[in-house]
Amino acid sequence: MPDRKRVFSGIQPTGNIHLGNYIGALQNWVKLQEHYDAIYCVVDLHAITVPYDPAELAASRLATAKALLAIGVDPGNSLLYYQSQVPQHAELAWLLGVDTPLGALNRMTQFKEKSEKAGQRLGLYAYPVLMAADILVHKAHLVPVGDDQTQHLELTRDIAVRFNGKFGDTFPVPEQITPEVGARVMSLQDPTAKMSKSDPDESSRILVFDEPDTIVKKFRRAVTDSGSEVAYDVTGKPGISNLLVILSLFTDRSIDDLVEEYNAVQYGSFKQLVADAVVEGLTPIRTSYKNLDDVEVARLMTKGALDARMRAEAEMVGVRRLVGLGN
Ligand code: AQP
Repeated sequence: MPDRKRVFSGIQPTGNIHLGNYIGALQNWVKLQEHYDAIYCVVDLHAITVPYDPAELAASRLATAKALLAIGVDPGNSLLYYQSQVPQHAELAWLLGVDTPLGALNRMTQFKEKSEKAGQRLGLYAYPVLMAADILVHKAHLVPVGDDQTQHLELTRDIAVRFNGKFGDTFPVPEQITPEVGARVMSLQDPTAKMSKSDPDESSRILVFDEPDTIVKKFRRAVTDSGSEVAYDVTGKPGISNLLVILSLFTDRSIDDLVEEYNAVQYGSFKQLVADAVVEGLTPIRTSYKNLDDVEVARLMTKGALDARMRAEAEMVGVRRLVGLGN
């Protein structure tokens, strides 16, 4: 649909999807596909920038694709595929990377954090350039992501502006879409750190496919704050504030409204309330996941890649010509 604005976003198949991914990004993916030309991608080339096991990656790619479908990504209404099956992503990353200043990459905090664990590797360093290519290869206008991706998005915008300045207006300068509430869901064990797939403490995150009793146990163990009042104060009460954000998202009620109702409720009962709302909200997703057929999902992903290759190639013909590498 060339007259509709284009949305692009990706998720790494690096583990099970957690509430941070779901609230920060994936809920928006589902909403946006109704109104925009939506393109969503399992970004498997990003997943191999840290040490990994090939068999686990293969399983995780399929599991991630299934999770996206279960959450509500609709291939009838959006384009869904594996990044590695559309080689134009990697090609454009090279064309953009040759001109990306090292100073800009040196500033990326995610590179600093991840390279502390995985070592300084070219893949991690070049990760933001590949992310820029993912977005720009589809000339996307809007990018729904959590706020941990803000710095990468800014770099993408700089890269687009630099390319346009050098070769002529080619790429829209994309805008980030983050939810007003829940752009950074925090760890249940350390509410000053973001909920993350790579945290070694499994009770720090709720997985979208956790069984109900596991969800209840994890919320019960969630770190709360001193005092006894249920109040929204990110600095003074980071644990309770994080639980309020989660409850707000799962009940579709404002934080003010929830605070008013639950202000005097004991922390233990409040955690149970949050757990119940999350279990109820995630149950239909878990059920749809179980009903998905692996062979059918693989077929859908192959079809998605075919369509995405055609669309990306149509854009790359013009890009190659501009940089002097056309036919
Ligand atoms: N805690 C979070 N709150 C809100 N949004 C989040 N996202 C991730 N964590 C949170 C958003 O989820 C989308 C997909 O993330 P990803 O898997 O591609 O990348 P990630 O940031 O590496 O995920 P993790 O869980 O944070 O993994 P690690 O542990 O490797 O750092 C993105 O839009 C992201 O913003």
